[in-house]
Amino acid sequence: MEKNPICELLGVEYPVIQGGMAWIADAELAAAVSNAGGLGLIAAMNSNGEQLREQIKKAKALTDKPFGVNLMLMSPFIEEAVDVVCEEKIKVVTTGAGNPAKYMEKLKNAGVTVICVVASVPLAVMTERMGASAIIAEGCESGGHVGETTTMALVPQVVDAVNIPVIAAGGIADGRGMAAAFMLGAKAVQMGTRFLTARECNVHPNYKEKVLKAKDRDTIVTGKRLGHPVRALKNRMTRDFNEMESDSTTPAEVLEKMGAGALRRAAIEGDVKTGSCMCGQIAGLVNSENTCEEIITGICRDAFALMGA
Ligand code: TUI
Repeated sequence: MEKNPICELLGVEYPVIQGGMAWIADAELAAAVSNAGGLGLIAAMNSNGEQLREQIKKAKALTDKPFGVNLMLMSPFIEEAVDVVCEEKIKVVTTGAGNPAKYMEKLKNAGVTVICVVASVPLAVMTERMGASAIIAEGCESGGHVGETTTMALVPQVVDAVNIPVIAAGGIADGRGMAAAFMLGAKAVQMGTRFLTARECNVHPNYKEKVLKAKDRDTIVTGKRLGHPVRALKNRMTRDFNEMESDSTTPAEVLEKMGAGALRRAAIEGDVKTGSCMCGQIAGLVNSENTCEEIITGICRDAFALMGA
């Protein structure tokens, strides 16, 4: 089989990347994904510099394989996270939820391979010019912070617009989705929701169960008015938020306050009623808890069989 450019770039066996899920993607999940031959990522979103360093050290102890860090650009700890990534000689980072321009030079000078998550063609082109080694084109089927374009429409347009490899994300959870992504020109896939239900994922069991039980129409996007729309499973939180958001007299600060801490409440405390259970639209396809190894080898086996490789 032809060599895969993402496997070559990252030094991994399978072209499968785990999403950098805030409050969820810890050292244990990242190491499990990397040990299974994919690229595991630690989410830096919720950690200050020292907490992130601790997670990195933990992952280093759990795997000899390459793993990375996801830098969520709206994080209050973004500056510290960039410094820690450089100091700890992390090989690869993914950036998301913003424009990484400010941090590109520092990361590149430290020898970090930077892969940018984008939701539009212009940002894909811009990040290629800034020195990104690959692009993750994330469609709005995905969970968490979302753009406006679907994976089906976004991936081929990004593929045509850049000369670096493109990784597809959003709405992919099985071999069919992976094969479809490759047909659109992607060279790898990133999955969040699928790994959220992995046996090695430490998300609160209530959250995991809610994802496992979810059907196709159980997610909703809220927060458009705040400028950072988020897809999550429907619950009391999204219902109340929606009501307040559609009332134009509700000040933005009240909405911001409602959103703050909601993901932590669901992911760590297990409050899946008033917390935010960020999740992709593919949840209806994710019905069983599997090990990372089962997930990765299964999806690649099925996808490559469909592609006749
Ligand atoms: O970042 C994500 N997904 C996320 S981050 C997150 S944590 C969070 N917590 C509380 C509230 C909100 C978020 C949960 N899920 N995915 C990558 C992604 N990036 N999706 C879309 C984008 C994106 C969107 C607009 C990237 C850049 C952009 O515009 C950049 C600009 O300024 O031009």
